[in-house]
Amino acid sequence: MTSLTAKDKDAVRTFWAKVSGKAEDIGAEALARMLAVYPQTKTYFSHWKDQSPTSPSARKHGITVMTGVSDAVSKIDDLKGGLLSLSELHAFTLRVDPANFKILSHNILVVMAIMFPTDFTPEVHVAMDKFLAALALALAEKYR
Ligand code: HNI
Repeated sequence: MTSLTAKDKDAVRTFWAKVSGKAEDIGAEALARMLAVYPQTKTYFSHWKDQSPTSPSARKHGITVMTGVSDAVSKIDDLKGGLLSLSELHAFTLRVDPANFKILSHNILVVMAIMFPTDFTPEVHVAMDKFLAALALALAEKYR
């Protein structure tokens, strides 16, 4: 994986500062798309009363995930160290197949592009793509 340059990190921080006010909507929409477009991801949420992508549970979980993304932006210089306990939770307790991190990252990117077409320049696109890939890798750290 190509690592984040100082310029990428700046682009991530600047873009995040602009869009984080909408983090809840980004998270809810990304979660909804993940469940709708990649229904295999639904297996982890069988405890929800309502399984539909637009359920209150899905929205709430989308918001939770974005809290994690926001936290990761603040730990961008040490994602592996900073996300160790979240990785442990996903690996040992939740047993989420790490392939799903890539799927969710993709959906977050799609939603950001739709919601912020002007700010989502090719430079921001590359930086966010790298950041989400590094986040996914950090979350998978405890799997081996
Ligand atoms: Ni994830 C719980 C962050 C990807 C399934 N997840 C969390 C929590 C955070 C979080 C934060 C709450 C932790 C706590 O309670 O202490 N998850 C993230 C982040 C990503 C991610 C930042 C990637 C960008 N999680 C995924 C994926 C799946 C997933 C791809 C499955 C498809 N996560 C879960 C489940 C829980 C969870 C399941 C527990 C939810 C619950 O209902 O208890």
